[in-house]
Amino acid sequence: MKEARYKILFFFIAFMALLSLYSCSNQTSTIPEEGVKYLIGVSQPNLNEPWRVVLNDEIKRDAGAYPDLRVIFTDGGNDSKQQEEDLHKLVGYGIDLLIISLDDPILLTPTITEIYEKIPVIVLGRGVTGYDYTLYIGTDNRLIGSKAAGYAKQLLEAGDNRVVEILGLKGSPTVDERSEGFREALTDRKDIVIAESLYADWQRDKSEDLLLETLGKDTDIDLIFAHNDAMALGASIALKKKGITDVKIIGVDGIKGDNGGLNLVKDGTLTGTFTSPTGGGEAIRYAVDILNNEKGIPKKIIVRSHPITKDNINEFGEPESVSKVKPIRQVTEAAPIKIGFAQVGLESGWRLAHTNSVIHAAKEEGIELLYENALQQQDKQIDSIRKFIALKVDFIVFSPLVKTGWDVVLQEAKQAGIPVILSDREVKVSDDSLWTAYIGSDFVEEGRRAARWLTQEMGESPEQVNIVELQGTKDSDPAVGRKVGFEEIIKDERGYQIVQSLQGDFTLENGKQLMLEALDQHGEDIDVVYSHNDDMALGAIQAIEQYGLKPGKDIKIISIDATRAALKALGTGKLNFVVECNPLLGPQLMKAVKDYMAGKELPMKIITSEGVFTQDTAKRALARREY
Ligand code: GYE
Repeated sequence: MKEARYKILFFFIAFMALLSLYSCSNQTSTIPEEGVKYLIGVSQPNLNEPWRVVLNDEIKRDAGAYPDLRVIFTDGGNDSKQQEEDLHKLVGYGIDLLIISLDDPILLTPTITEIYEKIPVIVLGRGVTGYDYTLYIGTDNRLIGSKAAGYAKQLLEAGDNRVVEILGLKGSPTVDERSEGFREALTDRKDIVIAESLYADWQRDKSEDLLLETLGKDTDIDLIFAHNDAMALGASIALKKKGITDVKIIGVDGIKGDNGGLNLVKDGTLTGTFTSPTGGGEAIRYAVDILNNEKGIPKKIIVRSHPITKDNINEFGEPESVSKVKPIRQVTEAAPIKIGFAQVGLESGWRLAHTNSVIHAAKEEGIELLYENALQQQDKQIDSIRKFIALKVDFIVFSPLVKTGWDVVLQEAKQAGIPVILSDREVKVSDDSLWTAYIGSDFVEEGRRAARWLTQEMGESPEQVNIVELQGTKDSDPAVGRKVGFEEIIKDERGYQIVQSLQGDFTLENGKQLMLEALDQHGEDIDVVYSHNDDMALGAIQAIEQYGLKPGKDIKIISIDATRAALKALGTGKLNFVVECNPLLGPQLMKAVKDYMAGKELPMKIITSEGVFTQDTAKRALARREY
């Protein structure tokens, strides 16, 4: 079968090779000879953006390390219909995995969903809507916009400041997020006004033309923020043509090459830019792991964006140097990696599984783990972190009880040169360089999944659905995210109402008490309980039975975590739907620690892959449940 496939491919590529002699297409492909184990297709929307050329270069560079791997590249030529045809062509060649970066999620997401049903799909940089892909690798675009605004505020003295924003392709999630991040972060400076928003489709020439048009009417501009360096360059050309010299220009991408952001900052064309790593190298490495059925493949990898200005340009040199951090020290048997692990508590089944996963993975990897438990008290967690600093550990790993209140102690860890990895929950601090990486879940999506099931279960605009919400620990990352995600979905649905939202702490006893309170107030008017975790849901089941009603029948219950106890309750009909939140973070955590020690820059966030469970799937899932 594979031979026939390659013969078709051989003749097609030979034809394309002839064709490409007459076109300047960047389509490159190698004719796979015998012994090729994997064929990967790479689909790009265009190759006239420098960032995309670098992406392909990095894929080629890293694919070269795998002799039994071949890569075919396609170029959609800025035409989404063409890119859609390219996808069908690549699948027709029999590729084993698709790597895609796209500009038009509306048109292309359905096709990618279809492909994802057959082969793994890695989405790079600009993404699909929804979650129908194996792995997404990209930057946090809202954060990039916010950082660009932070830099703009540094550059613009108080006074009457007028900004022009030059955006990429209208409707692209990347563009919306970069713009929202930029605008939200400017709101505290009333003296900075966004005078113009120009959509230049990521293209340099269009940026130049649009700005020339704007300058024809209004030359009172203090700063330009362009969503990529190509458009920033276009803007600088337009300013030069008009003889305007004192406008500050901020870009995004920071790639090498003649017109790349690195050189543009070096020669003063740009005031600054923010790296937007392509993820091409990571894509190939993860593609091989995926094709080899490795476990622990995350759902999302968010790579960190670094500011580049004239003050730090020499730290960058070639972009590869950005991905190389100096190993803290050589690791030997006599001097193994030492981690200080400040765990949040013992509040739930999930937490016990998380703790065991971290302890077990450290042992497996010969890593020394100092474990302390804060029993859900923030000051105890801070004390543990200070103790680890004094012990000069190599890493501090912690699962923060709540999002805020960590700036001081994390500043102390940074000053001590100790990287901090957030395991399971994020923090909200003024400077995101205070932590090196986050490994955990997408809590907002977990909340959305809970609500999507409920709205599908209850059908189109039901009479009235009264919901009681049992919230997790106040100000904790999971409780905040799960509430946001759930409400995001039900807010557009007529008839759904959270009649009472009770502040809990993720424990079973607390869940029972809160549910008794809610039953006292609302009794049989309660239709649904939305619990932020299984332990509180199991407590609610006890309360509902004590009240004389049938959990799962008189009152539907939705929960998050998917521990064995919850899946059992799901299987007996006492729960109705459970969203998975994966606590088995130990292996990914230890991989991150070892990668860092080996000199690799860690992704900013590694988001775990998670599913959902219904009463029909509970029993089968229970059989192989690890926690
Ligand atoms: O849902 C809960 C635990 O931080 C995601 O904390 C974790 C949450 C989990 O107590 O059971």
